[in-house]
Amino acid sequence: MGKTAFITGATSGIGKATATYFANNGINLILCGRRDNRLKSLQEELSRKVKVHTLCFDVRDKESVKNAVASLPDAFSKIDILINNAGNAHGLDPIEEGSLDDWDAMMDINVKGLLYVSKAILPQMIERKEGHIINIGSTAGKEVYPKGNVYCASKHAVDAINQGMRIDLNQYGIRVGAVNPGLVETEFSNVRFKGDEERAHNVYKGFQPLTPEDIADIIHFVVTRPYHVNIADLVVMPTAQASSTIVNKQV
Ligand code: NDP
Ligand code: 8X3
Repeated sequence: MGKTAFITGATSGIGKATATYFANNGINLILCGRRDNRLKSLQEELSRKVKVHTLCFDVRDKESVKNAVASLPDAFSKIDILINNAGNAHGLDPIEEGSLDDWDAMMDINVKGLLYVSKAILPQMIERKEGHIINIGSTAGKEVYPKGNVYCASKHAVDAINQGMRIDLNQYGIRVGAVNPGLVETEFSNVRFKGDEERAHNVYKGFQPLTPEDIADIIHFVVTRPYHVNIADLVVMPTAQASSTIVNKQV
């Protein structure tokens, strides 16, 4: 029997690529996101390879999170791997100009949403004394860049939660680790710039960014290590990137 992974933010980018990578490697899937049409078409595609269940909910809504996890049918009730990936940046503004709605969105989704999902899934991992949690952080959780203020704060929080989870869950034999990417070309910048395609595209212009498949490959590597190996914290950037602010652009 293959393992089962619960992936938040599976409708796009890193989450979608990870779902595809996992399916190609025999890992059953619980795919989560708010865009049900995308969940359903991914389910149709990947269920040719593995068992796939979809859960459509907003990670900000703690009741929906709880109900969604509680609704899992027997065949999907044992979760071996949790990929806490749902998240985005909203806006890129100096602190004095930032929007309260953007700040709420980032803290509510990237931090509190990750906690709600983890809280709903942890009891079964604790009971079985097994499980693997991967928190998708960011280079923005390792350093702060101009106008990154609250997004960086949310990802620094993910970094702290990742460490805290690893410490507290150590006694149960649950593996916890973070994958912290640099610049990956996904819908991330479209969301950050609220649909301004040109501005989003410019973020990745003039150098070769990471692809979501690069990150999916790394996540799959992390979850397929032998049980005694826990990759606790991994930072990955495009070769052209040295830090959040130093990117060797050729244009
Ligand atoms: P995308 O915008 O492509 O994907 C974001 C995913 O998160 C979507 O599937 C979206 O699904 C889901 N999501 C967003 N808000 C919510 C919500 N309220 N409830 C449930 N799901 C939600 O971006 P990426 O793939 O790039 O981002 C994935 C993760 O990687 C994020 O945590 C991001 O911070 C992190 N990251 C990204 C980097 C990059 O450069 N792209 C670099 C470092 C980290 P839906 O809209 O259907 O709900
Ligand atoms: C996403 C990477 O540099 O846009 O977390 O913040 S960055």
